[in-house]
Amino acid sequence: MFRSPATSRLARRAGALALTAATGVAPAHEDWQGARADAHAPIGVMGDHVHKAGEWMVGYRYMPMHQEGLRDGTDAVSKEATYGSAAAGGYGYHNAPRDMDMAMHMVEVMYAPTDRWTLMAMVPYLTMDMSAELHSHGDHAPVPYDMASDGVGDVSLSALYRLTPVTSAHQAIASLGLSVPTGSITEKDDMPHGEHGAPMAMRLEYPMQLGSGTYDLKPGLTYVGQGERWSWGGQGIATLRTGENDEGYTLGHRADLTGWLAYGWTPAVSTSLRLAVAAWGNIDGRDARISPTMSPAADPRAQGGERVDVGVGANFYVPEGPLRGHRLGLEVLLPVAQRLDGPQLETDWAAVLGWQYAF
Ligand SMILES: [Cu+2]
Repeated sequence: MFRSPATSRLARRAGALALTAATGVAPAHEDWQGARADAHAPIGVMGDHVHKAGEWMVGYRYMPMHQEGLRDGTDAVSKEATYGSAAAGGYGYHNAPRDMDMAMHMVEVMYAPTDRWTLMAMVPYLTMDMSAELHSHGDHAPVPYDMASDGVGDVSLSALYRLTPVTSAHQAIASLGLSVPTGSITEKDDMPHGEHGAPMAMRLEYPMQLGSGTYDLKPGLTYVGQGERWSWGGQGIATLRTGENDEGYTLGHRADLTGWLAYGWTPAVSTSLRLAVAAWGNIDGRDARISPTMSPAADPRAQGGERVDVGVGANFYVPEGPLRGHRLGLEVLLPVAQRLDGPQLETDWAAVLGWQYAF
């Protein structure tokens, strides 16, 4: 679309004015300042920024997460009720998950061929551990056991397009990501389902698999704004699964919506507060090798949910010296509300620690 400089300047003014009215924060300058800790969003936000023509960025993120205890809707559910018989008011599964630890290591590379376009690739490596309990038989006590899986997850390739002038203190970015099914969906581990509870290698439940098995599209829209000390932003991303994977199912679609506010104490240090809302659906179809009565984690109808997290974060940026341009970010995410199709493991906390360097 053609716009005369005067019109776009006017549009920018109008945008800044509307924002000032909405937030009460007056931008003290018009130009985007990239050499600030808060020029990047809190580290838990992906694809929040673009680069200038010819610029590269490399980064690494470590994202641990802990889930413990079961929930159906917003109510806590005990392990006993999960594997209790339907006649006794239970859910009638054979096993109940107890807790799960997941950690994602993610390497990212960004490159901007032009001021408008930035390309981004992210390669995740996952480690997952779940402990569960097999229901008691007669007077035998329940049998606790552990499962683990690790490996490369789904690689994602994205194109980000800057909708606003490079210099504007208000940046809007449209993005489209493609998640490629490089993560395994046929991971196995021993479970006590052999004769007399002997270990037997079986296909792991859905949350323990490393990928979706489908090509997923991730359209997104991001807005970030800068004032003199404050900065703020918002992002919406959808994850749309296409087709059915080789094992006969499709993970639920997902929507992520987040908004944040950051304060720069110095150009090198900023702190942030963020709200993140996520909603994801149940599984369509099922893997014939995963029995849905085995555990709620194996049940395609006990996978969906919604969660609201509050994120507290800090960004660090090195403005000068030999380490100039290096960034560090830390963010801790705590759920304040979650509603799960269950019984399903609830999230207790998640964290993101990341390093980024642009050159
Ligand atoms: Cu970057």
